[in-house]
Order: sequence, then structure tokens, then C-alpha cells
Amino acid sequence: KTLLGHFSIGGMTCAACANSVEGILRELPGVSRAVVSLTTSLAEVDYDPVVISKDDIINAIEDAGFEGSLVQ
Ligand code: 9UX
Repeated sequence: KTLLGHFSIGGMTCAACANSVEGILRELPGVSRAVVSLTTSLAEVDYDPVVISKDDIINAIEDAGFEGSLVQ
């Protein structure tokens, strides 16, 4: 089973920031797709909830130096 999560990412100021966050998300176990938009500060992530949680994804964004929050 795969879920789609929407996350808001604060602190991205250039395209390399967005590419960096996208790469980090794509490398997470349980994540099958990640698309990050610099212009909207939003990330779309397909993930397997058995392997990784929304909180884990937010923590990975925070560990990369950005502010991550869930978009309901
Ligand atoms: Mo751009 Mo982001 O020079 O941390 S990579 S601001």
C-alpha cells in the first residue's frame, strides 16, 4: 500500500535547496516518489506507511536544515 503525503517545507531559498530536499526524500526507505516545488514550498511524497511515517518524513526534512510540516 502506498499513501500520498503533502508537506510544507520552510527555508528553501534557491533551486538547489529544493533539489537537495527532493534527493533526501527520494533516498528515504519506504519513499517511492518525491516531488518538491520551490515556488509553492510544497512536497508531494508517495510512501509506504509500514516502512516510514509522516513524522519520519518531517524529521528528515528538519535534519536537512529546513522546517517541515504536514499539510492536511
Ligand atoms: Mo541555495 Mo539552499 O545557494 O540551502 S542551496 S540557498
